[in-house]
Amino acid sequence: MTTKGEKDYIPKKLGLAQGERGNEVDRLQAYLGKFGYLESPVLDEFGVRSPITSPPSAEKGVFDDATVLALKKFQDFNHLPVTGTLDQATLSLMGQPRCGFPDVAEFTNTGRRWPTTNLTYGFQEFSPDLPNNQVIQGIEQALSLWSAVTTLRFTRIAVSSNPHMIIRFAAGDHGDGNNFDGAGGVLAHAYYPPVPPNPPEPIQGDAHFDEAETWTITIPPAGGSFDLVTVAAHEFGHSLGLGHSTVTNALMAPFYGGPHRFLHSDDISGIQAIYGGYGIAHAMWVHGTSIQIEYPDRIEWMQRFGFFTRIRGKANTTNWFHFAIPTPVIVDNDRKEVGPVILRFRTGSANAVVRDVHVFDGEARIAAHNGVNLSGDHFFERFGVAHSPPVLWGLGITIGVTFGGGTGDQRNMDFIAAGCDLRP
Ligand SMILES: [Ca+2]
Ligand SMILES: [Ca+2]
Ligand SMILES: [Zn+2]
Ligand SMILES: [Zn+2]
Repeated sequence: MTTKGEKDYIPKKLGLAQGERGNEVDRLQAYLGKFGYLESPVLDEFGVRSPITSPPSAEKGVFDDATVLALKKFQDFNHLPVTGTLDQATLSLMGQPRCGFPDVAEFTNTGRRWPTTNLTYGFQEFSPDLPNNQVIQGIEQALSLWSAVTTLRFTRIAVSSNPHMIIRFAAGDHGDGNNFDGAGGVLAHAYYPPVPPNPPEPIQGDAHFDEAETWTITIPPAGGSFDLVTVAAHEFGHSLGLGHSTVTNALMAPFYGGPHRFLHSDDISGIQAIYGGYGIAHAMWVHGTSIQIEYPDRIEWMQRFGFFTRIRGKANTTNWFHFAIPTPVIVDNDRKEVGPVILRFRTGSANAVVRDVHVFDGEARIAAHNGVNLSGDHFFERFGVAHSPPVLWGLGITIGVTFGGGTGDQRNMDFIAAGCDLRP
């Protein structure tokens, strides 16, 4: 197994510049080729070749004009000074963990998309790093980010039933020609959907995770481990048809920068450009005054205002808060299906944090958004339910909150309203 820093495609020589030759140039060209900045087979393997963005071909081992051009494009894509030489900032970034999908794809107008919004996924392998139920939980949370802003729905089926998206955890050579590279470096990759009306090829839509990494769903991840929710949500962006974003804070940016369990507006406009926006058939809301408190003895002070409730948690406590949403279950002989739930809240400071949001139908938990860690103003925050099941008994939302130290005001938490959308 290769360890961090020993990968043959990651350049090492600071100051490498035009005109140089040899092994260090090979490394640089390998990196630029692997991620789509120089002509290489990955462009076809990942389906990102575009007639308008054909990358240059370099002479192997020679830091030629084509290599300079490619390096400048990498620097430009990643908001580094465009020097065309292997400076410190460039060298550092190239050593960072990232997605294995090439960077050149333009996110819209590739024509790649699933012809349906009812998608299926299945596991070919699980990860030995986590119990299977935690892997499933992490994958569901990742998918629910995309279903919160579209009409996409994701149902888990057996891999033998031919799901649209097959999830694999594999190390090294795993049969698709894009070998993983040991711990660090490339964390995962995924394959675009087909261009309709072409039927999908077997690998299209699939997401592969490097088993040489240590995966976790615990926030914050222990040293050296990677957040499966974040990486999976990113990879499913590719499985749905999105390329890499040049917006640094987008989920679809190519480098892993720690847990990122939310979509950026750039991600939302990307996915909605492909699958359309989110249509609401029915919506139900309750005021924040209807909130129920799990542990009243951990509350320092509370007041109900016109339609919201302000709660001040005791310092260094956790609590759970519950909303029961009056939910129509059957209307005109039609059983309703769950869409996203929505919370409207604000916290007095980063000392009051919405940590987890769980969605229940009756006694069954149908979605868990763990470790979302939201503070400040959130006047319309959507939480998806990946598989959009039919409503059986009515929806409830349970919110896990952590109160830290600080002044009383800093531990305030305003629950303004809670709601849910029901699908057409
Ligand atoms: Ca790796
Ligand atoms: Ca592992
Ligand atoms: Zn990616
Ligand atoms: Zn693979």
